[in-house]
Amino acid sequence: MRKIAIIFGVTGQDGAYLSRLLLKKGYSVHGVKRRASSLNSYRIDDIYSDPLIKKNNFFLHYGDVTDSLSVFNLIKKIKPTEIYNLAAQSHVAVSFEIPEYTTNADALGTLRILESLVKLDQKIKFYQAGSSEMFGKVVETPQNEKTPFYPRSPYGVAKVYSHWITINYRESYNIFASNGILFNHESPLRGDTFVTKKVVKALCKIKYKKQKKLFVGNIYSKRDWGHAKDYVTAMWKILQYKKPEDFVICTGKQYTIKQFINMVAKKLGMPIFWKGKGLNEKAYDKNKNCIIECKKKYFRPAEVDTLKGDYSKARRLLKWKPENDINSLIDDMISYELDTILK
Ligand code: NDP
Ligand code: GDR
Repeated sequence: MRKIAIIFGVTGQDGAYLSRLLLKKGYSVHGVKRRASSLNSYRIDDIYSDPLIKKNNFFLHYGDVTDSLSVFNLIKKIKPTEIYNLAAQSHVAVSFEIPEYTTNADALGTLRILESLVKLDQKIKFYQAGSSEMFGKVVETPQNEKTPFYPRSPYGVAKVYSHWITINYRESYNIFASNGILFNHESPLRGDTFVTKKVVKALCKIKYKKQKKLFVGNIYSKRDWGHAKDYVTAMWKILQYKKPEDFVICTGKQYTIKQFINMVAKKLGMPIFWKGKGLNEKAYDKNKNCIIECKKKYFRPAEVDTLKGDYSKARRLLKWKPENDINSLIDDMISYELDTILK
């Protein structure tokens, strides 16, 4: 049977990796992108020049998950066999600044897709991009599919709604709708304001004297970081499983932001040392120049202090495991940044 996928959020980090994966698997891929005044498709533009990918299988459409009509009309016109809902205002800190929009896109957006799917064709499979942010102030470690949620941001709360509405539609209409509960995943294509990309990009620039300082927020929160390339494979596997279920996808290892910074600096051959405490904690290079400072504006009103997942269910049922660890992830991100800076 011909496989036709719609990806809402195609212009984002995961949309770009998932598009490539599905195209290589022979799917027709229909990406939905928002209209913007400046170009926002840089992550997927090179799909058109990749000789390994058949161009006539990749289509872009304008749409927005806050616009029911566009969601309904696109599903009606494209007649997909699978829908991946990756569309979201995905920045946790920004969700405190624009909580209503975040809820509209990240919670009601999911409802709009599910409702259209149910009205149009109940055989379409649906993937919802859930997040470890739903665990928030964690009630147990490591977190698995049965761990209760305790979200700590408008973003996390909206994702909890999407998680449960996906389950509710699955149970009410007997559709194939699954949640991925994905822990942080990064890559060279990560947005510039997420902490890993911000750190790697800044330290590479500092090394080549193109930037003087990096400003960050809370460096003591811990995250379970994986590679986006591995995680989009998990999304696809979740929809190929014999029945709809929810899966935690993670590496099972956690590091603080400070440890991440130290690892990047070490790989770049730029030893740093830290001095001070709290907002006065700073990092210095070997010539005692201050290159990293903490700024209050990057702290969040409520923080998720620690996240560490347990992917046993995905390993057992999907035969999924992460192919990358923190080292290969950082190597990949550094190599991309250096190529960009030095070209
Ligand atoms: P990005 O922020 O890189 O991409 C989000 C995508 O959603 C972009 O294509 C963006 O478009 C699009 N989008 C935003 N608002 C709307 C809207 N109203 N209508 C249509 N599209 C919209 O996120 P990631 O690729 O990192 O993540 C993909 C999904 O997975 C998101 O839902 C995120 O919340 C979730 N997630 C991500 C994790 C991670 O660590 N990366 C972990 C767990 C979950 P534009 O380019 O125009 O902004
Ligand atoms: P997160 O990722 O909030 O976990 O959400 P982010 O990289 O933004 O923050 C991770 C941790 O780093 C701390 N931090 C900073 N964060 C940013 N962005 N910028 C800084 O300067 C900075 N300094 C310290 C944060 O406080 C936080 O503790 C990501 C997103 O992709 C979500 O969409 C996704 O659901 C979750 O991962 C899983």
